Amino acid sequence: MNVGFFRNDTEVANLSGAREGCFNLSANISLPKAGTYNITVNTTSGIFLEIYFLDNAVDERNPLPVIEFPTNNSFWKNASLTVHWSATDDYSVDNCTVKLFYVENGSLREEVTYDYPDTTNHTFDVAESSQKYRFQLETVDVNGRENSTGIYLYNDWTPPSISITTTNEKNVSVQWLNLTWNTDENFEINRTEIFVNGSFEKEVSGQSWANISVETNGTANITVVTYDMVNLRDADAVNITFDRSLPYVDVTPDTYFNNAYFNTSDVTFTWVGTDTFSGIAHYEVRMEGSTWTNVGDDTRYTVHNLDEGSYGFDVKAVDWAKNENITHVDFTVDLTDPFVSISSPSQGEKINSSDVEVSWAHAITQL
Ligand SMILES: [Ca+2]
Ligand SMILES: [Ca+2]
Ligand SMILES: [Ca+2]
Repeated sequence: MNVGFFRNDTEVANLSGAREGCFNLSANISLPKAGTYNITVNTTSGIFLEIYFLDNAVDERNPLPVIEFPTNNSFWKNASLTVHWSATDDYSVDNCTVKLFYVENGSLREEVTYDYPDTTNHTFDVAESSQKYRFQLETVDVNGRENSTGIYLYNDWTPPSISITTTNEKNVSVQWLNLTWNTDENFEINRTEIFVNGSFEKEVSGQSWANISVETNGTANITVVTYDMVNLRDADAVNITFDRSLPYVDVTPDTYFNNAYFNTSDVTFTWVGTDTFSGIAHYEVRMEGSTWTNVGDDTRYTVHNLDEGSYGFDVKAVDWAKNENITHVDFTVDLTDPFVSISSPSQGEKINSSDVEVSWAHAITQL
């Protein structure tokens, strides 16, 4: 015989060929939604007909919406946005509504409702402009229970900007460089990279400074490139002269000045200086034991009002990378005339010879 199981008069299961006299037949009958059902079991033999009323089938939970794509806080640069979703429920999901909001003012841009699971994706047409959106997925199950979830999405058409702030002048000379910069970005910086003479040097993401040491002396091009989350980029560059060479400086002429004697209390020094890579920035001078005086790019300096005595004089050359070198000379000021007198012959002496022997005495105050 055939045994039919009916849910509200609709046959939902059938056991064909059931043996007559069998009393332990069973079938699973799904309940599509919560409520009261009339369950009937009928047989072709017409032997029995049983009617059950199944009351209060309860919907245990809200539907569970899942946004399959994209992920929360995704960035993209496109004039359209396709979303994919799924949903589950203890009964079944009836429909899903997708909504796209502008976060800036909370207004709704677009809303569409689809039967589930007939349609599980939707493409929003969005403007070609930077905008932060909230995408919301709202799910309704067959019993009218609701649930929703949402994510934030960034449509980014605006490149970041970067500006090196290390110096107002874009050409400096250094032994090593502390490079600083400012960035501006409408949403989020992804990464920042440094290139030296066009070659990748290092990634400095999350920083606004970096120490850079280029081993080779000379001028190097330092470029900082920053990228946002959709790879839009901006770059800024500086030309930096790396200089670790000491300047050369010497008092001229050295042979004259070093350990020289002067019979004047004002002494003038001159010197020459050169520097490779960055050049001479300035000179400083001092009498030994006193403080330095910056004389700019002068190469001449006069020391006034010296008493008799021995002195040292220093000239320091400083290059633009602040390398420095010092030259030193010693000298003596001697203001005392030497004493000398003729001891023989005497004043007015008459000589009876065609040869005269003259002798004298002298004394020197040795300084
Ligand atoms: Ca449910
Ligand atoms: Ca951007
Ligand atoms: Ca140098």
